[in-house]
Amino acid sequence: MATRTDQFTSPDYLLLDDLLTDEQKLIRESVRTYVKKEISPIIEDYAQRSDFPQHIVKQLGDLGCFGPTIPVAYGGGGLDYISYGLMMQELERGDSGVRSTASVQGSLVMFPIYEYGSEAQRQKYLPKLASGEWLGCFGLTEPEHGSDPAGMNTRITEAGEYVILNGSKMWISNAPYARIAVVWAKDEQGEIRGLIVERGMEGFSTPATHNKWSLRASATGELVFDHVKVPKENLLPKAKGLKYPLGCLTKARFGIAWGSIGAAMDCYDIALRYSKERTQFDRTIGGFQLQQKKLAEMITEITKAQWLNWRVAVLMNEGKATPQQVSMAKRNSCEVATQICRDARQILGAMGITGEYPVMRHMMNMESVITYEGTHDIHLLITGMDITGFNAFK
Ligand code: TGC
Ligand code: FAD
Repeated sequence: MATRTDQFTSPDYLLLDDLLTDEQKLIRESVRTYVKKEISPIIEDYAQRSDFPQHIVKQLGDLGCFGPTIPVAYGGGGLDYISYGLMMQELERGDSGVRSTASVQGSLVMFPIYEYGSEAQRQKYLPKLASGEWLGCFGLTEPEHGSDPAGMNTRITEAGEYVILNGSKMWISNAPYARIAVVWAKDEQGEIRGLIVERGMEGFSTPATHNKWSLRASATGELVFDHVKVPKENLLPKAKGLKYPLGCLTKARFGIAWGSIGAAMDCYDIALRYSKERTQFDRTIGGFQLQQKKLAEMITEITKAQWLNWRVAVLMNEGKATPQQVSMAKRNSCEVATQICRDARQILGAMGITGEYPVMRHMMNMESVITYEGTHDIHLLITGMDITGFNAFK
């Protein structure tokens, strides 16, 4: 097992810190300290074994990483979007799978229950999800419908006080350990509805997905519904139509925009340090122009992305951010992080492929992050449609 000491120093080339409040810096510091102490020492081992560190769910709840923007009255943090972004950045600096756990719980499970749920649903589920007592998952993607969720086949039919749920969801983060699932299904009128399915309901199972080369420390699974009898009180009353699950995605994509830059910052920091220590041809490799080019481009792209993310967060705080702006930030961060992870791996030479450093783990994780929550292509088309007015999806 790798025993590397986490020496992370955060790059801040354009002094973005000057624009953060003391509270935001404190929140970032507490998550950074947690990651150094509790995540970095164990995560490589879990990833190598393709295992989910289940014990971190309670820790993340205690730290306030679940639902940071949900009001305190429901167990959330009542924080602003910059604080939320900083938390996701620090978690993904540790591992994309850890950030995934928090993104799904906060943006894809707590957010829809808070925003589209009844008061009884808020009271019943949100405090337990915020504390990490319960873990949740979000089922939108199906075997036949990924980028086009509007085509989903999962169905609910009326049965008195219940609805009967049939169908399946695939590639669902947290599924094997989830106590509840927020599921999207079509009703008899063909309208997309959201409902809360609880573990233990007859006909509901969550088989785990194996053989992933990416997000190995995150649990992924299927949701299978075989005539599941779900009480009508579990339907989210305010969610009728595709824009409701897509609204959750906007929140999660925002977190990914910040998070993936956290992974990039870790790779840059490691590559920079390595380039100053490693000697070849009697020179430190950081003195070679080719390595400087990689490092200079990395810090340039990280800096640009940090500022883009910060601006989108300000717009989120003001209630002015559009889903399309969030798509741009998610896409940009994923592209930047993917490239930086690859370049950092090269700077480390053969050491870059080992678990002694987190670089290849980040690099492999990014292959999921650039795909989920809307693929790289889909986000490009969202921007294309926003600026031209033409729909190039269909
Ligand atoms: P379209 O007709 O464009 O839209 C339907 C309605 O939704 C509205 N809308 C949004 N609303 C809020 N936020 C957004 N991001 C929205 N995007 C669209 C839209 O205005 C419209 O409203 P209305 O009032 O007219 O009804 O729908 P479409 O069927 O043409 O699809 C458009 C498309 C392709 C962009 C969309 O479906 C899409 O984003 N596809 C990608 C699917 C995706 O991202 N899936 C993610 C699954 S969850 C996941 O991956 C979790 S991983 C988490 C982790 O582990 O971290
Ligand atoms: P497809 O939609 O089949 O796309 C295949 C290729 O075709 C892609 O390159 C895509 O860009 C391209 N393409 C598709 N449509 C177009 C078009 N109109 N124009 C041009 N190109 C197009 N989903 C959930 O609901 N909940 C989760 O918790 C969740 N967690 C995930 C965790 C992991 C590790 C992974 C890998 C995925 C997860 N997903 C989850 C699913 C994820 O959201 C989907 O994989 C993603 O939306 C893409 O769908 P797909 O894989 O079916 O690809």
